[in-house]
Amino acid sequence: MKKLILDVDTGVDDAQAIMVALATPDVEILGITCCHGNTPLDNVLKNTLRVLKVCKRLDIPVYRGCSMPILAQTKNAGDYHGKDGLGDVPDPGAPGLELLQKTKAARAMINIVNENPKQVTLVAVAPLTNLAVAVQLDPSFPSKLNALYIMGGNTESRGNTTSCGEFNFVTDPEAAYIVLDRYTCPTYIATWEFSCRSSLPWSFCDQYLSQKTEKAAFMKKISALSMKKAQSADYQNEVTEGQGFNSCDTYALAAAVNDALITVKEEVAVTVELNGAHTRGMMVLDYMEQLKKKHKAFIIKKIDLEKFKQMLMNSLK
Ligand SMILES: [Ca+2]
Repeated sequence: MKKLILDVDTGVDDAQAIMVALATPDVEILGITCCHGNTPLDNVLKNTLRVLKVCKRLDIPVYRGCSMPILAQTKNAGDYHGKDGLGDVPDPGAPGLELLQKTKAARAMINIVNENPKQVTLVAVAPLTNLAVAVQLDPSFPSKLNALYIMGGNTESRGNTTSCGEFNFVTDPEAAYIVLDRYTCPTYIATWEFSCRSSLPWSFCDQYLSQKTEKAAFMKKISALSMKKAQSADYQNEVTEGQGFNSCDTYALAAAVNDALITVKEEVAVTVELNGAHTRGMMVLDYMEQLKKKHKAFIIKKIDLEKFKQMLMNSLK
């Protein structure tokens, strides 16, 4: 049994990632911690509960995390995921925030990991604020994790939010810096350029969304806006290659739950630029070992895309 904590800022790809986790056999989600990001925190909380409701898994505890970055100005990705983070489609049946746990996210992460030492894989697919706070509260927290999977950062200075900055890292660069510096557990990173190279053909998206289930109908509704955006001319400046739907967060999640998914990876020490006028929030890869870091991260370079598609298909069944 793989035990997971998911740290999310639930937009469309977070929703897809949560649904893949729920559909994967032998995976147990011990908690979902929410962070500001794609949309303001209250929307993230509501969206997360909406996804769990569609999957009939409101028994999974959801925790309120940080509503703003450590130092940076708050930024959201409303133009892509919609103002509400899930494509701006009305949902009168959305669960209320009274379902949230009382414990705050960073504390909950620490508690869960203390109860399951060395057994929990943390999948972080939002700005890394909650993780940075958790390690401030308990510096030994990372050493008690089994592994950390991150969606964020970039390898070739290609940005999707600033010229050189990927959204999750650039939204809270200080948090990303702290996490890459102090999380010395095995760390796997699904970067922006990698996810662009692994994007899903539109023909697959049609197949994925046209399944005759309640989950597929929900996904079709919430992803309509971002799929349209992904086909716009503006968006072509962001992606590094080719057409298709880039389910960023799901790559990190799928790699965390399926050990056979990653086919090529590279081990290198990483950090984040905090001061550059154009490069603040950019991930820095220290191939020259100038940083003298003992801990290196695994940069995901390639995955088995057919396995990945199958996991997505199964998640809406
Ligand atoms: Ca996300």
